[in-house]
Amino acid sequence: MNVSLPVLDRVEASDREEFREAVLAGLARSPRAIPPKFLYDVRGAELFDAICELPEYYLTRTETGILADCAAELARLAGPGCALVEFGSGSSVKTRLLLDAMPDLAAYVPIDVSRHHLDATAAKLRRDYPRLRVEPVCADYMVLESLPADVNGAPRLGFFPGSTIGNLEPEDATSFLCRARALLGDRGAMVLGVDLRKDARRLHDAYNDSAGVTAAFTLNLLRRMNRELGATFDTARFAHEAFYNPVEGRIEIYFRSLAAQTVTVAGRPFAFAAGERVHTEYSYKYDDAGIGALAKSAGFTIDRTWTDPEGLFAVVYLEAAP
Ligand code: AVI
Repeated sequence: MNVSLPVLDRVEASDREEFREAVLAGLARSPRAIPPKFLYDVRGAELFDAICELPEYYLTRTETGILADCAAELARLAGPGCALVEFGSGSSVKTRLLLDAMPDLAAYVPIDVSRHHLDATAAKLRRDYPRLRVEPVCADYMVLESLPADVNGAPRLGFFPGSTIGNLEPEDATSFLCRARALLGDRGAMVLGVDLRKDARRLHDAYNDSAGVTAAFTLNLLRRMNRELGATFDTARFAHEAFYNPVEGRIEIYFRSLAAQTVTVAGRPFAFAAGERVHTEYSYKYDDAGIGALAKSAGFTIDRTWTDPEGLFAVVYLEAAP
């Protein structure tokens, strides 16, 4: 029987199939790993918003402070009439700092995989910035190849805040920036938010908060597998684990099995040894040399870098190299 599903149900069904395939492949490989994008179901996104408010998680408020201070200069560097292109726009909260400083933008192009987020955000921005042309693109920015035709002609300013670049492994960070460089064109520029290397204790605490919100964020992935894939994870028998690896310059995040146990996922049994862990995220931290090398590898030069007084976080203005 050929049953045709409504569009939203079809999207949900294909998302679920992608999740199922990624989880089954990730649990079958050694060492086990599940890609970080699956942490962000509706509950995961709420928990991440709560992480951003935590006293230990300095990233969001520090970057917001830097952007508030440098927005006018960013606007001057970008010049009038450019199109602002945000990669992974979510709720576009930090973007408002740029929109306020750039009243003469040709357009704002938020790119996000979540149609729900895009529509809600576009509606709010159109209400709050009635003169702004908002051109949402529902896509995975890691594979996007073109922008809406009606922003052709305007110089393009990319925006990738939040240290999301840190969640990409170095080769993926380079290929993302190369793709962004191609999308933004020869007159393009990019504003990048990067978390900096620092005291290991400070980093450790940011990913092991005392209220346990980051642990809930990691373990929500198990709940999602139970709900969407009929898995049998008992979240009391797994724990969140996050630590700083100074050699690689990254936070590593896992869920760890507290006992020898077998869990069924989508009908398949997976045996876990006591102490065995499943990788869920890396969060790379950069220094000046690392940012410079990354920019260069993707065809950008660094024009300006702003940091906070403690040197925790950097906002970098990259220009397309000639
Ligand atoms: C989204 N990203 C930048 C966060 C980070 O800091 O790497 C994700 C995160 N995971 C746990 N806490 C925060």
